[in-house]
Amino acid sequence: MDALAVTRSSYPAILLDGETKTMRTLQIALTATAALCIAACSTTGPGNKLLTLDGKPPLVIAHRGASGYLPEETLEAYARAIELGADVIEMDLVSTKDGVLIARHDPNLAISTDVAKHPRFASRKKTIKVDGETQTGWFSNDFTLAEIKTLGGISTDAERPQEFNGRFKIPTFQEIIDFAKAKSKETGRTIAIYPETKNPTYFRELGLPMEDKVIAAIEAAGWNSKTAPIYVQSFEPGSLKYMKSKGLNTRLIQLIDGDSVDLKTGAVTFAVPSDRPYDWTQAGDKRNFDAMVTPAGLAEIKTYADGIGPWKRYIVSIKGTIGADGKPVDVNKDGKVNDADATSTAPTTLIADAHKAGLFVHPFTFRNESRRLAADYNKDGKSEYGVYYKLGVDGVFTDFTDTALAARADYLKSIGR
Ligand SMILES: [Ca+2]
Ligand SMILES: [Ca+2]
Repeated sequence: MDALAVTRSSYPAILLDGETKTMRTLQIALTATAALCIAACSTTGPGNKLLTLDGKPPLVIAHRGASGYLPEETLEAYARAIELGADVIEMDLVSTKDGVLIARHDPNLAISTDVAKHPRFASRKKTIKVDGETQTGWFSNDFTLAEIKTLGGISTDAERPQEFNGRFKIPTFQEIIDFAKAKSKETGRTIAIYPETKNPTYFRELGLPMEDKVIAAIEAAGWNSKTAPIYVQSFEPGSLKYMKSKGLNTRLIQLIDGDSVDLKTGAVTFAVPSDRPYDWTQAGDKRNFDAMVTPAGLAEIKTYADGIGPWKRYIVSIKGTIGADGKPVDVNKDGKVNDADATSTAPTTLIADAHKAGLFVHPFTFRNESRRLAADYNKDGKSEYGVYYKLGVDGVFTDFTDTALAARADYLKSIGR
């Protein structure tokens, strides 16, 4: 899901290489037209129209809370995101051994908790397959909620602050619902939540299915409607279809993953476990996630969902520079090949196609680190949001709420709103 990739010289260099006199003249003419439009369109006219499905400004969705700053999916990370101004807080749901839904991105607790530092749980370490991927660690389904509550959350990214590791507890889904309601009251803003059923087939096979519990919690919260401050997401269509069939009436979002990007072509590539929804794998359906972004795929999604949450590379991808050895070149010569060595490609028609199908579009995940930004954004995360806002995304999943909001303010101002 994270492209570690890239390469190919910077965009201007490519333009210069292929530039002809005619192209240069055309470019100057277009630039002049654009300048006129910016001047004229910023105060009135079609220029200030938002291209979102509902015509409203795009949502800023705090992905796992303010995960760029604090250990993810803790009440502290959600509080920080709300403080920074997030419209929505996002959480992943996994099950404990005693069937309680908790907020963790992975069933494997080694990834985002300090479980490895608790000697009493040492014997529960094991190697298993999760959605076809071999993993070693401690798994949420082997721990009761009481045991989970003795653990602390840790940063999942070595480049982000580590000083809060182990200090914040793992919240339950119910605690987050209560927290969002309390914060909405306290701030006078509506803080929406965006829960995801995580690895739903995995938990169903363990006898710990999540969906009925998700529905019950939403019902109890009084949020079982399309207009309630809640969005329910999953990578597995079967999980969403099941919940819809059991009476869940909230907005539903089909997530669309990918593994990486082919830096020669900019095409999204696929590998286990990000090749296809695991319920498709179980059913012998060999299509990859990209089957979902075709007009037929979108029409199918519209039969059970209200929106899509695609990896952002389905909207704007990246291309690198390929060396004589056929491998991506470390363009900025920092010893690593990643997004910073690549440049953005022309946008696809996915947003327009999804909107035509009546689906809103919330791409993931926007992050500030320069190694995760294509070279054309000049190490400025705000530039990346600007591109997607302009294209008409209905929301963004971000680890850095403040950057997404600053970019949204700039964008709205630029179109005179
Ligand atoms: Ca998620
Ligand atoms: Ca590099």
